[in-house]
Amino acid sequence: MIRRKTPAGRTALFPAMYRSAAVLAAAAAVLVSGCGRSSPPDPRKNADTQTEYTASSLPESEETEGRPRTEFHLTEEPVAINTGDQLTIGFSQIGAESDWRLASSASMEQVFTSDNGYNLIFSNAQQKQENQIKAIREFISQDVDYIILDPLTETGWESSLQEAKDAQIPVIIVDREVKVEDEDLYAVWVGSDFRLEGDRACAWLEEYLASRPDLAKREIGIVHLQGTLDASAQIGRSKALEDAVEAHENWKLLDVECGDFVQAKGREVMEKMIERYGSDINVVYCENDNMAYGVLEALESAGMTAGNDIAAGEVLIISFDAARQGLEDTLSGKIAVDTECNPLYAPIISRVIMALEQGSELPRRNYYEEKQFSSIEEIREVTVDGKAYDVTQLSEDLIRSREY
Ligand code: GYE
Repeated sequence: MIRRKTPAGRTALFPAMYRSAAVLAAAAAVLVSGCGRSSPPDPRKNADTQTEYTASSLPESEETEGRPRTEFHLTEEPVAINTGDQLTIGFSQIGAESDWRLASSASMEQVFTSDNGYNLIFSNAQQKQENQIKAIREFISQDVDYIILDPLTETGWESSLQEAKDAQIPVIIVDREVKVEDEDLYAVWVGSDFRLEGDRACAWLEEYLASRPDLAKREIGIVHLQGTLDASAQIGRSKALEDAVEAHENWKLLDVECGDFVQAKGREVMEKMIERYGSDINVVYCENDNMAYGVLEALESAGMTAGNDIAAGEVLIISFDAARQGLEDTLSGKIAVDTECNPLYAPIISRVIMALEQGSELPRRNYYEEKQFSSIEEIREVTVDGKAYDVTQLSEDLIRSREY
């Protein structure tokens, strides 16, 4: 079982401009407060008891100020705005580095249409924070109604967000987070629990190794391919592995390098690692699917095999995102476990905007629920901090039924 040891964190504040007694009626959200842990609380979920609220019983501001955890369900339908006038939304997207990113852009473009009452200004930052800052400034000068920012990195946002605040334009942060001292600089963040994704991946590896008597005690050589440094997805997933390596004597971290969430770089980094460590590599912990595709190419061209039979020299690949190709590779056994990170957040954002338009109150930080996929049948669930999470067994039908 994976246990976290993150120290207690900050207090949630609500943006004064959105304080109201109204509850989030527009969003069919389920709010889960805390996780019932005995270890020190995680800053992202700092209540001690496990309480479930439906949208209609969402607590009001005083009670919600203790950093609640709102879990949005990704099956939610988008909502159209019918305020009469169109709402202009400026969206600063990071780039087009991965399948995940393309799906996220497509989702935004599908939801924020003029038919749904929106005028979407889409800006692609081509992986450069300076372009995102420029886009925010342009959105401000265009006097948009909302700014949506998917931030490349966590740091470096203070002044541009302050400018948006001064212009009284609410900023909704999606996917990755921003680290700012004054949380009033943005209205709401909606995204994934990247640390939990990493913990689930490590818990899966732990369960898998324990289920194989030939592997349980032997040394396991791990190489780690990180995503863009200082991106929340990298920070959470990396920290999970670092802590898990520390907690397992026989997990040996051979090397760690950034592959920027990109296939070509993933391949390049993996080629170097194969050169350095060869058959000592038993596990590749790869922070997204596109880098995993690159890892697979590198293994293949080195004559190595991806798979779960570590004792026979196969290299077990752990990946994140669960994009279509990633799931195909998981079904065929090339990727052992793929932990979902869902890019289809646009419908939720439309509900967030609706809630803000209605003067409803939202917790500052909102996670959504995610899955984990494998085709190794023995592992049906994993436990993180005392909470069990299902591992979904893959099938062609399941892959076909997914949107990305
Ligand atoms: O995992 C990766 C993408 O921020 C969650 O960014 C996102 C990550 C995702 O490029 O594929």
